[in-house]
Amino acid sequence: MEATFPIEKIRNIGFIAHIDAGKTTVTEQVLFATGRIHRAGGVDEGNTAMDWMPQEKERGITITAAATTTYWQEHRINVIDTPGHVDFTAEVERSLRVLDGGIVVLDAVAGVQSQSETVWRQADTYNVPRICFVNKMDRVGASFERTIESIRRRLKGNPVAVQLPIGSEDQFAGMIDLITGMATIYPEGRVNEGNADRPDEVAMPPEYQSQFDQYRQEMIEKIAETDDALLIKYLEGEEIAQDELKAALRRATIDRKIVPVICGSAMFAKGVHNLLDAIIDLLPSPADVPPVEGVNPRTEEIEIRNPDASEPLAALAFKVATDPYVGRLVFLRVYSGTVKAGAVVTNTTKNGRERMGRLLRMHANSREELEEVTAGNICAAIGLKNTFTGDTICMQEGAVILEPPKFPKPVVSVAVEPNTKADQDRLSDALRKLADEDPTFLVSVNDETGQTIISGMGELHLEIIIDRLRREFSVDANIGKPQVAYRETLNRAVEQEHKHAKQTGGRGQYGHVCLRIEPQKKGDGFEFVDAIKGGAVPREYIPAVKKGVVEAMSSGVIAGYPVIDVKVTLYDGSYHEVDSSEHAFKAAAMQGFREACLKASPTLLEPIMRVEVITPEKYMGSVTGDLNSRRGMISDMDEIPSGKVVRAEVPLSEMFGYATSLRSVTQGRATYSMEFSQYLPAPASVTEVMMRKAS
Ligand SMILES: Nc1nc2c(ncn2[C@@H]2O[C@H](COP(=O)(O)OP(=O)(O)OP(=O)(O)O)[C@@H](O)[C@H]2O)c(=O)[nH]1
Ligand SMILES: [Mg+2]
Repeated sequence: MEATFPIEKIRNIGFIAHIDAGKTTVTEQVLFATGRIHRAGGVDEGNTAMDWMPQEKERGITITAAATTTYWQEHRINVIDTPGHVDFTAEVERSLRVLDGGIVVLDAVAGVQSQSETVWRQADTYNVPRICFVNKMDRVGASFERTIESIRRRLKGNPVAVQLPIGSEDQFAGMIDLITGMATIYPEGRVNEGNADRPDEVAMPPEYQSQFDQYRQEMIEKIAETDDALLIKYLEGEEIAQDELKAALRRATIDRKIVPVICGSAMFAKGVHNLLDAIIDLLPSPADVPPVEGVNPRTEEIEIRNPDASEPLAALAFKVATDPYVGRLVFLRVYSGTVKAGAVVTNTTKNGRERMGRLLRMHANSREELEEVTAGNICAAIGLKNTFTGDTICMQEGAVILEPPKFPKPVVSVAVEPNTKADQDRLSDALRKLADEDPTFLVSVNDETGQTIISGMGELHLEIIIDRLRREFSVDANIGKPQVAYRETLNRAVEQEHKHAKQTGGRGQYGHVCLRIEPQKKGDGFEFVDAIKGGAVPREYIPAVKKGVVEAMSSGVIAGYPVIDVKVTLYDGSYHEVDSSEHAFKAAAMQGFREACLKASPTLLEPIMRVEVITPEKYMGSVTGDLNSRRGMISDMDEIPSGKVVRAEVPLSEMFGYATSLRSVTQGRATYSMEFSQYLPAPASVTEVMMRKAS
């Protein structure tokens, strides 16, 4: 069955969007409409199949990306429902890395919101073709047209309506297909259990004819622009057949020239069947996207792996989760070849061997045991002990390393102090397990105070982790106040020499390095250049020099924060036949780097957040005043039916407790979201405080 399931009939897709747009509700309806579940749960009742964690059910938000498989029109659809809250952005990042297509869910009232912009950018990074689903057409103030306009304006996408809604708000009844001209009209008072059938297609209501003609014309024009042969036909006034239009639309979507837009109301189970059709008709199969590239670890050459079950195996681990029943699960996307349960495989990233235990396909509320999984599929593996997110799994023959997903660095930290010795023991084990699942969660120990510090993407992220510590691992602990994760950087290029030479009886120590340290452009990260000529520093010691620099970078000279965006060139040095060692060169590099930092006008950087507030007009003054008092810079104001939108850039250190403050100045009528924007130099006053704290 596995080997024979045709790859062209697989779709690996994900729902991505701003928080609360309705991703989980849509996913639930998809499972219901395809017969995987017999009752569509509700996020508000806390009984959806996809949001299964207790914290998700209680808060009505998605925290961790959940994968599930369903079938529609003889196609297999692997679905990933991602969280919208920016603190869980890692879940979106890893999902987009392995998906072939995305569905951007938009709220028909709010249009494009801040997080929609972020996921859109992420999808661009991974070249993921997408369609937009304008959800919540039933809400007061819903507008299909305005939402499309906001896609054009804020996402700079090329949206093309391929449906026309029939009515809106409480009159929203269905949609007209702009290619076929047929309408889907849902009966009133649709419920979420029992009947998941799609209503029969009917002729469109005659009063929509002129609007239909206009929309259809626009659609054809946009499609024709992406296809020379069609364009000629169009310009010559020839009729273009429906099949031709469909094929061209599919090509243009997969090539990311067009973003088709459809609509619906997930809460009332409207538009889900058409969405499923669109997933199959418009989004690519694994065979429609370019083959994956990997680096051969021996030759360092780039090699291509085709989506073919008989090619060498190449699979990417994109998620690790602890399942209450089966234990540690490693989610894999198989790009090429076939992976078999029980096989001995190679983790190319870690350069180690592992035994693949059982293989599972995850369904909403059950799992299916598989003997093998072929190219193009997503599955979960049990038994891989040393495989982590981002690792590549191959067979020893034909091993390559695939590009891992990239994760942002945590910006907020808190200290955790266990109450008893027993809590202390449980704490380190629990934190290790949690960090294993989540690449944006870091654990460190403060050298001076011995305190355990946990860092994450935001207050909510850490709150959930602490909640899990208590519930899943029974750790009782005191939690400190949230702290900002500052960074340090350098502003001037300097050259620095350091000789580490010790003679203490017996064998001495000798390492001598000349380093050039230069600031890099923001975001360019760390670069180490070996410019040694004539073996002034022998080859075997160069990795130790790099190691020394990296270690010194983890604790900057201003207040001990990590140093970022620097280029370090090792251009000269010397060695001693007997006394030189890796240790001595590492020590020389560490010292040299620190001395260089002191001369290179070091700067403290603080994280700046992009904040978006939606408020009723009468509180605008209070909201902007409050943001200004937090060193906020207002960047943009906008108007949507539910109120005014204020966008600002505000230092994270000023944003703690913002939820409470916003509630009080707006009587609870405003909402906000925030995400990391950039690191900027901190003002002198902040730098001074941090220096005093550190010394
Ligand atoms: N009126 C209306 N409400 C909807 C619709 N779809 C979802 N909702 C509501 O919107 C809220 C958010 O829905 P979710 O499905 O949890 O949204 P989400 O995008 O998964 O949210 P996160 O996972 O937290 O990012 C819930 O209260 C839903 O009941 C819809 O079509 N119409
Ligand atoms: Mg959700």
